[in-house]
Amino acid sequence: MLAVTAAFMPRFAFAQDAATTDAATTEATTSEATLDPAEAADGSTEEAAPGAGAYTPMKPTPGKGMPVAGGIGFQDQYSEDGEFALWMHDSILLPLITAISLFVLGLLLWVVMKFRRGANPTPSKTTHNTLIEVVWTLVPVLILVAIAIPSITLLARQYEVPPKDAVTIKVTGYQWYWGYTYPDNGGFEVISNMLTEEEAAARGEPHQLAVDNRMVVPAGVPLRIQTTGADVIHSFAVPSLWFKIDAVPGRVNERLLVIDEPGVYYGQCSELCGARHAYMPITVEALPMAQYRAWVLAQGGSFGDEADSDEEVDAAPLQQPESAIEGAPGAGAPPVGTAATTA
Ligand SMILES: [Cu+2]
Repeated sequence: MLAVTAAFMPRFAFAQDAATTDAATTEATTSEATLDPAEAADGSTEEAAPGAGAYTPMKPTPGKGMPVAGGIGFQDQYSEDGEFALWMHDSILLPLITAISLFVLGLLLWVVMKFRRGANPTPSKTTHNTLIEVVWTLVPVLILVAIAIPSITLLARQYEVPPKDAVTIKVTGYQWYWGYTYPDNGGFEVISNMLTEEEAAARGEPHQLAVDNRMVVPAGVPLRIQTTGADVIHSFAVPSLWFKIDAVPGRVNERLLVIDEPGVYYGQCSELCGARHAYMPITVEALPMAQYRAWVLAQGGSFGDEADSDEEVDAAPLQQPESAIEGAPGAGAPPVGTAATTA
């Protein structure tokens, strides 16, 4: 195992170096930047300093959008589907499972005590009891129906089609990092690599969940998340948003996501995808719309298609994964907008 890890270290180390340089540049430029969406929106900022936006990575809230030490339940949920699912688990499934388990345990103990040879030397020869048979058939059926109603409701909610005006973000799984493409905002791609333990600690973020470049999205609006794989099957999963969808080479999966409130939400690749499967975490940063717009402009993106967006978003544009093209930016390469600043 050590040998395998060591074999991949040079490439990984390079990726982190590039990320560090990138982060340093961003910090230097953001010190004089302001969070004025109006200024960012008029385009002048974009001309003056591409990549020098009003964006500084949001500090995560401890315990929010991340696992907690000693936790045995679900993470707190920050999407409506997640809240519904958590309610179903906590208020329906868990009580039912507990009651059934205790009931069966009680029956077992009762039988063991009452019908043991010492207490019951001549056993009954009864083989049928119509009432009991009807009860033990009907009650489980009713329990299953009671579970099926919220369960199918949840399933249907998870398949809800994103509305026309949803913001599209295309998630590409690579061996072993994520790429986030923004087709509605000029099609730029953000390449996201895991931070080292020291870098994560310096930023006050959890190790093995923190990344250099986050998937930044607007909060409170519908997002059309499309996933695909550039090489093998990955799975894009963020537990606190109740979101998991496979990223399969050669096809695009799509799901609606609405994040309740701004925040930083961590996830991980959840499909065994190779040697560094455990080291391709996901960080979703949900921002208020104005700050999201400023971030997009800072990345070199645009909102130019707003006027005719009704026609444009009927079908989200499909793109080839950029890193699948020879000579295109790969692991650790800075996003397009920031590259201009670094150069
Ligand atoms: Cu993966």
